[in-house]
Amino acid sequence: MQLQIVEYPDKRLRQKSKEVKEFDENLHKLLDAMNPIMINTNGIGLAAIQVAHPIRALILNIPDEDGEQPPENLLEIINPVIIEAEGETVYQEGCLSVPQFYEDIKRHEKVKINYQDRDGNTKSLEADGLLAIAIQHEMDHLEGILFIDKLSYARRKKFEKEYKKLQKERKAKKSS
Ligand code: QAP
Ligand code: CO
Repeated sequence: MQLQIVEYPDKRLRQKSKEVKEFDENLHKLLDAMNPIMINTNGIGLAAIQVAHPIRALILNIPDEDGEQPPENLLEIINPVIIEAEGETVYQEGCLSVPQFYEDIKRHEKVKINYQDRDGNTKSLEADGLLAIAIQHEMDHLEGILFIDKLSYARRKKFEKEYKKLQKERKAKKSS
């Protein structure tokens, strides 16, 4: 399966992802193809909509103390629902769909979710730290929301300006 990361301002990132109802080979193939893309692009989280599949599926692999992301730490989360959230935390976020831009974003410090695994089994997970932040970031993608949507008006303006400039530079590089 050939997958490519969809980048802002592509409108496909604004779709609302559909519930997964069939936990079949198609789903497994998609999840299997998402993992190497995330790892090879230095990602820690990736939602299916970011590779042009608007379904409620996401993967996460939070680096350990040594910065490693062993395959056994991979989390595959289907149809997640936040059932508890508490506290507040700020973290400098980035996104594979918004390359080379990072900004402080406020999230809940802890979340508890219910979700399904790749075989449709119901699971529950309590998260804090970077995992809790990543879950909230990836779940926003399922609603068509990007972290840049959470910036103040002034910071969003600054982003649009910087991002346009960056895109021009990247285009120039590609054609040279
Ligand atoms: C979402 O983000 C996230 O700009 C996952 O050039 C972010 O994996 C969760 C990345 C922060 C929690 C905290 C971004 C890679 C990766 C870039 C990512 C880039 C290369 C972002
Ligand atoms: Co993202």
